[in-house]
Amino acid sequence: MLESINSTKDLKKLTIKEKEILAEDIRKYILEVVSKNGGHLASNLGVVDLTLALESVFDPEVDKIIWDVGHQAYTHKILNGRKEELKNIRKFNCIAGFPKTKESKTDSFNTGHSSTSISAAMGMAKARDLKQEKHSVIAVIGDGALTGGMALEALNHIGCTKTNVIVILNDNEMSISKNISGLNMFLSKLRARKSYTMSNIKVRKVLEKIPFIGKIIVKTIRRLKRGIKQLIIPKMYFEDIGFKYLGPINGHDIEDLESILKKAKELDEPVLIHVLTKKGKGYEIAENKPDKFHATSPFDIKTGKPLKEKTKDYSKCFGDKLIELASKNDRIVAITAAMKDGTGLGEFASKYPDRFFDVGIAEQHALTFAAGLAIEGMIPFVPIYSSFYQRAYDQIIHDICMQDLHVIMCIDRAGIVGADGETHHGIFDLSFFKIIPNVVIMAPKNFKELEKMMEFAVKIRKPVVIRYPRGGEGNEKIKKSYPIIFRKSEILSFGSDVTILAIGNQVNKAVSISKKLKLNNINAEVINARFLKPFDEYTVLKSIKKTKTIITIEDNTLVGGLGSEIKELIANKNLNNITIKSFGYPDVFVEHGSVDEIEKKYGLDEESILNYIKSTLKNKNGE
Ligand SMILES: Cc1ncc(C[n+]2csc(CCOP(=O)(O)OP(=O)(O)O)c2C)c(N)n1
Repeated sequence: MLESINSTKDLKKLTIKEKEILAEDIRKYILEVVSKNGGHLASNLGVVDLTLALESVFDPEVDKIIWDVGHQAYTHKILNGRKEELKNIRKFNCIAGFPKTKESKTDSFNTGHSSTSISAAMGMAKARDLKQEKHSVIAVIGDGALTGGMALEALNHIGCTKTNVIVILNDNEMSISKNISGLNMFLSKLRARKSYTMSNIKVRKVLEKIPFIGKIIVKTIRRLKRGIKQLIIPKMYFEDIGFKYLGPINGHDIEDLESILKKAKELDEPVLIHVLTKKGKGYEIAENKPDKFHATSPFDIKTGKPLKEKTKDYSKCFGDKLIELASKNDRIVAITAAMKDGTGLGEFASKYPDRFFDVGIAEQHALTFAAGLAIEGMIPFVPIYSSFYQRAYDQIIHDICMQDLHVIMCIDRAGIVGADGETHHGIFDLSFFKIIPNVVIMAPKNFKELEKMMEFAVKIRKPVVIRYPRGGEGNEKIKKSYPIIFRKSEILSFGSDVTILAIGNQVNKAVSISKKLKLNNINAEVINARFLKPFDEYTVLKSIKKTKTIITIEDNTLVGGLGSEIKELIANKNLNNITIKSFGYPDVFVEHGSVDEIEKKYGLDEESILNYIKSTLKNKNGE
């Protein structure tokens, strides 16, 4: 069936039975692709039927469909011109794992970070109304993403303005892990009245066919209905804030889904359709462990086992060390924004359930909540991925740093993250944290240094940032490791030809480069910055004055990071005749691809840096 489908026009010609067969084909296809490439599996398998129904009733070329987070849009991509390309999804120079407006007209809004779809839908609907256009605007959002504050802000706005927007709540009772929010408690009350709406639609259709009195009966029942609903669910939250609530409905019954979507399409008011789906649908191993198959590396379809065994990564190192610190200090607590396992907090959560808080996808709340804990003397560790920290910027400035509170902000997935791409790379954090007063910014070169920095962070009563990358340590096993001293960098090798200043995991690259330079009789002074703020001007200036050439390496944008720190320093001190070159990312949004591919493209790979140093020194020495 999949072979004969090339667009949603083909889809619209199919019978329900044929669509059900197509759904099975698509699930198989997605499973094959993700088992080879890695990617988001369980969420995609869960929305195949919903996508088929949605794109049968609506026209993605005309109507606007916004996929919240966007990790579940594989079926949409298959139906909209990217069936073959799906085989290479998430690979360098191939289609992205998330909706991209530049990939297709049918991707109406870029997503990647959660809880944005309803706000975007509201904007697009208002633009439609102002332009006097007629299409539908639909946001598809999961129950996890609905816990994000923005989603609730947008519902609030749409409800009171009575804007014609359709919100499809894809409720699978899961965020990445189990959804344990208060909102989920409310949704479970709604789930309890399964198929209420569908039986309503079906009864209405039958009644309307009765000659003369059919329509009158339907009208009378409709009046009664609201009263009955209020009896069944005392607090109809969605209806009370201005939405027409339809559901709950079985998200795997394409026929029922199409009926309810057609009904929603006719209405000129805000509508929320509550759809119940199963994460991992059709692949038993993922159905049983949807959290493990939310995002996965390549795996064996038969067993579900990863093709490569997972080795220790920074998140695990962080989680293990936190348990050790917490055993010695009962003020230490941990906060996650729906990423317990991703940030390495799984064991901490089991060991210290009272000191562990999963706030849902609510980074802003997580940070101000941490501020509240800190002002009362607790020591919160808040590991959040770098790109999601972006969302809590004002909370960091206004609630934490302005009050100089002792919150330890652990920036996981800093730098290039790989296949998730531009929305998920963590290449801005050094810059956006650097401009905030009071904050102390550190980045470790390896696991051991991360542990030491965590110990150090507990001792200093200030807002602290510790940033570390996705994955494990570099190949370079650096044995030297001096104690952490406030503001102090670490000199890993002395030399007089060139200073190489690096931060975080880039220090490994600097050391490796220096060894290769040595073979060419070039002696590099390698400095591990350790602190970006406060910055160790003394050590670095001393080195620059000696070598007259400084190379900086960071996996961050060059705008406002380590490199610009040095440029400002050189300018402020009026140093002349210094050669400076900064390696980092230019002022662009970096696409998806492996770390190696991306580094090569942007000249941040070892070979490019090595060649640059060699040729610069050659020219400088007039050779
Ligand atoms: C702001 C932000 N924080 C965290 C994440 C990481 N994340 C991606 S998907 C997801 C869970 C989404 O759950 P839900 O919306 O219910 O979708 P499902 O995968 O269950 O279909 C999370 C926490 C994110 N994408 N954006």
